[in-house]
Amino acid sequence: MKLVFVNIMQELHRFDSTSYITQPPVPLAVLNGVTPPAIETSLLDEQTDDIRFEGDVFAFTLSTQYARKVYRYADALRADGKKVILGGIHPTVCPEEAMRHADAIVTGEAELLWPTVCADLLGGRLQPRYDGSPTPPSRMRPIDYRFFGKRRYLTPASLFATRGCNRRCSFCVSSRYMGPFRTKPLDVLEREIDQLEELYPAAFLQFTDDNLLADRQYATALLGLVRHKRRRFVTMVTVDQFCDTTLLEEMASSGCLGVAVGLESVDDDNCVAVRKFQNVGRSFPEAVRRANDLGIQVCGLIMLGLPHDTPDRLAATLRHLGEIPCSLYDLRTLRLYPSTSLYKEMLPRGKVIPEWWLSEETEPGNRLLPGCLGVHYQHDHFAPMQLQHWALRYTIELGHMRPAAVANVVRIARRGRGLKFAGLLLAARQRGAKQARILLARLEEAMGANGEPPREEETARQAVAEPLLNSVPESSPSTLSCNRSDCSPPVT
Ligand code: B12
Ligand code: SF4
Repeated sequence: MKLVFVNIMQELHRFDSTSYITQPPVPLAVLNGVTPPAIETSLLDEQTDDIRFEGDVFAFTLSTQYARKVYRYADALRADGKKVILGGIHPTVCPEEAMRHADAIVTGEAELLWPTVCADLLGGRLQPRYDGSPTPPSRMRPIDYRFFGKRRYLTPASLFATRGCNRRCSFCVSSRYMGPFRTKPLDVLEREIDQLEELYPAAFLQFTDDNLLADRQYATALLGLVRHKRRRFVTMVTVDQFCDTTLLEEMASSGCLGVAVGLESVDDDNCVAVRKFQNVGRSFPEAVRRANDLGIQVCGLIMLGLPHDTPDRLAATLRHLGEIPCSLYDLRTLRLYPSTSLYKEMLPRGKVIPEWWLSEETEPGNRLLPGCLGVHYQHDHFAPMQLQHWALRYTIELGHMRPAAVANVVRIARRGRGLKFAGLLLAARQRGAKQARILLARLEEAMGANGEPPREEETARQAVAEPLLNSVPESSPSTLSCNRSDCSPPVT
């Protein structure tokens, strides 16, 4: 029996930071590692391979954004007599829906259960649904990266040391559905680092954790290990972690080349509205300068379309961000994923398109732009295309290759001995701005056709009676903190 693990990334050739990141689908290697030898396995990764379905069973990892596309493949394969298994975050949050397109689905973390699924498959008694459970640290095993063969990923040394997240941001899927926060035993991590060094000696480590440094004690031990291994690395951090000078110094001395910071908004009321309390009252610009002095490049992750955004505010924010020496900015629109508290709050009030991931895009901006700029809800102050217009303008203006900005990136790189990494950053910055200019021209054409002004500086839609979101949080700021839900990678 031949089982093919499949990773679909729809927007490979469109403007999307993930389209040129290309990192290995590590969760599939986790499953491959626990597949019994009686099943022959292979990988089909849309990032690197031509899509050809050759096998008996197809096991897709599935995120919401690509659900429709995967369901189409799944339906066709099943009509052709093949078996389809769906797993990952989307089947976890929308199990009944996924079951309509699969012979079996697996919810939650799956490595403990996967041998049972395989045994059922071999014995011809596959069940329609399996519910996985969070893997305890004692059962975590080193990932075997040889599964990815000779595929050329931009950041092949992608790994994670923790699972789940201890925060509760209202737009985030991971916080609620990926189990409690857990840390991988350091001896397991060490074996992965050793193998990655052997396979990709020149690559830096890219930690893809939601919240790598959430446990301060573990963070110190992990940074000690990376320092001992003499490996350079990048990771995501929360704003409060980023503003912790001691932690930042520890990271620098452990070989940190760059961090992606979940800033989202410079306005505290926006952060509070989405329960991103750890950003409130922090001095981000100061921390960026400190990081730069330590040789750490900073990518600021920004979300547009938060509840208190208005055209005036976005204009002011753009000026403000332009003065902060981030090496890169990653711009996204707020997206509403099923199962998040934000989605659940907005759905009954008719503010979000129900099950937007299943329907054909009708909004012209959503048809023109990649999913990371999709808007499937009604904002109080912006029509979708206007929000998208702002996101593209931000990308262009903040990604502009001004000589002073380029010189700053190079200066940081010299300090941190990371010139190659700086080259990647600058290439991403340039490419992002270039793609955004092309898309902006298309969007403006569409806006003109719809009779909407290409550049609004004032409220386009009358504010609706009800506020977009409940801006009063239930939880106390001191107990919550957050990174970023949209899994924006640390390097682009
Ligand atoms: C690293 C990462 C990426 C990487 C690599 C993704 C990958 N395919 O490996 C990159 C940067 C490429 C990426 C891209 C995107 N990502 Co991402 N990503 C993550 C992140 C931070 C960690 C994933 C991870 O490695 N976890 C560790 C492993 C062990 O856990 P796991 O992935 O859940 O896998 C276990 C189970 O889910 C299950 N499982 C997974 N797949 C399968 C398949 C089968 C057949 C079975 C049986 C089981 C199974 O078993 C695994 C082992 O236990 C998660 C957040 C999170 N905590 O999950 C977001 C997350 C999954 N990403 C998200 C998003 C939105 C995206 C993008 C759509 C972003 C975009 N472009 O706008 C793209 C989609 C790409 C794609 N096709 O998957 C969202 C998904 C939301 C949703 N409802 O779909 C998440 C949850 C972040 C968030 N909090 O919102 N991502
Ligand atoms: S956005 Fe980041 S920090 Fe916040 S709950 Fe999600 S994963 Fe955790």
